[in-house]
Amino acid sequence: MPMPINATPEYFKAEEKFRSAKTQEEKIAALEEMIRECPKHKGTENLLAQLKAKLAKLKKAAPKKSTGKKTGVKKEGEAQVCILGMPNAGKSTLLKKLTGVDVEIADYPYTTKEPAVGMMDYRGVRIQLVEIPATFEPEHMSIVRTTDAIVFVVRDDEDEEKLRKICSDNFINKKTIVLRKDINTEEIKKRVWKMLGLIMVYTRDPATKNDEPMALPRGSTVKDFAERIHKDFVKNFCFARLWRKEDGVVERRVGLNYILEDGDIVEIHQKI
Ligand SMILES: Nc1nc2c(ncn2[C@@H]2O[C@H](COP(=O)(O)OP(=O)(O)OP(=O)(O)O)[C@@H](O)[C@H]2O)c(=O)[nH]1
Ligand SMILES: [Mg+2]
Repeated sequence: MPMPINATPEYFKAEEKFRSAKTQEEKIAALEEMIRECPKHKGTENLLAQLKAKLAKLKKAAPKKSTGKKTGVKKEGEAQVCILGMPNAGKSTLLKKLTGVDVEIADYPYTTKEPAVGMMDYRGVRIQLVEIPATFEPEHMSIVRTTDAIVFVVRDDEDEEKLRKICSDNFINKKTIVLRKDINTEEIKKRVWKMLGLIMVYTRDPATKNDEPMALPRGSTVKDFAERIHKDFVKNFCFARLWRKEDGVVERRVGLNYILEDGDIVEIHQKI
């Protein structure tokens, strides 16, 4: 492939990854990275077009994803976080601590051989946690490739370095936090939540005045919020009443385009 003008080291790294990629999946991931990293200007237009054509071809030829019953994990909850660590680092212990799920914990390595799943509750919001076996098999790493964020469980800096290398070798570049043993459970939950970068918004039922938490990406609007409850909520939307903690709790009337903030309480009123 011709070399783009002013390409960044990241581009060349991606190109190198593409060259050394063995599987179809790795090739696709590397190409996507090349497209992302390729400088976008007149001189690279042709190259970009070529890269995109190549990607489309590869994707078309790629075998259709199976339902993945054996090793895949169905995403549930408001977000998914993968737990990665070297053998015996304490992944299962963490999973059990945060979700209560009954997993095998033992003082010998490779106890966990298949992904183990649990649901963590954070102030009423459900976050799915998945322990990835320390064998780092490709089919398990593809779960990590589509996850929302990663927790590294490490004993020392060397563990952390190894995990970073494993991720980079598998074309994984996600938000990550690093945990060592014996951290307080509440503290860990807070750090996981913070890493996800979501806001917590509460739906207030006009009839019962009950508040239910909902997690949304930062910058979401009242429309995004309403859609998540039910699509008819947007169609029949009249106005929303919103309470925000700003010098006390201020109440305002807002429309669909209003941008929400963490902690907002929203009551949707529909046309009758
Ligand atoms: N003191 C202490 N021991 C821990 C902690 N976490 C795990 N351990 C111990 O470390 C050993 C391994 O824990 P696991 O949770 O099974 O580790 P894992 O990373 O899931 O291990 P594999 O699935 O075998 O890769 C067990 O003997 C645990 O009791 C911790 O936070 N503090
Ligand atoms: Mg384990």
